[in-house]
Amino acid sequence: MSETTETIFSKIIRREIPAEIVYEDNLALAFKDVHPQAPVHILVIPKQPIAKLSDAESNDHALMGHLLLTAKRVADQAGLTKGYRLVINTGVDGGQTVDHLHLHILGGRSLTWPPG
Ligand code: DGP
Repeated sequence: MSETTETIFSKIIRREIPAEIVYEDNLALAFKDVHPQAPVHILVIPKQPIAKLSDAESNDHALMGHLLLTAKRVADQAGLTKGYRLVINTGVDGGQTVDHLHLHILGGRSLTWPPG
């Protein structure tokens, strides 16, 4: 069993707080990040509240694949034809601040490497 958690993202899923939702299906939700770090900055989350990537288990493997393909779909929808970056901050050292697994889609400008 994956660890479950209640966060601000659970409230966004339940529409208890507003967010600019750009995609939704039965497993995933995508919405604009409130503190954008690039012209396009969208978060893709599972509706199932897995706290972080390191809590995902082998029986989550279809969901993990779905999230990745959802990110690709949302990036295409956002018109990121020149490329984009997916980021999954995980845990304290990874800089994760919301304990609900999320993929950042960053694009719309040339991104530098390495990240800080
Ligand atoms: P991370 O540092 O990887 O845990 O990223 C969390 C992101 O979530 C951060 O970029 C800001 C975003 N965020 C936090 N609270 C909210 C919120 O209430 N609404 C939206 N749209 N984004 C949020």
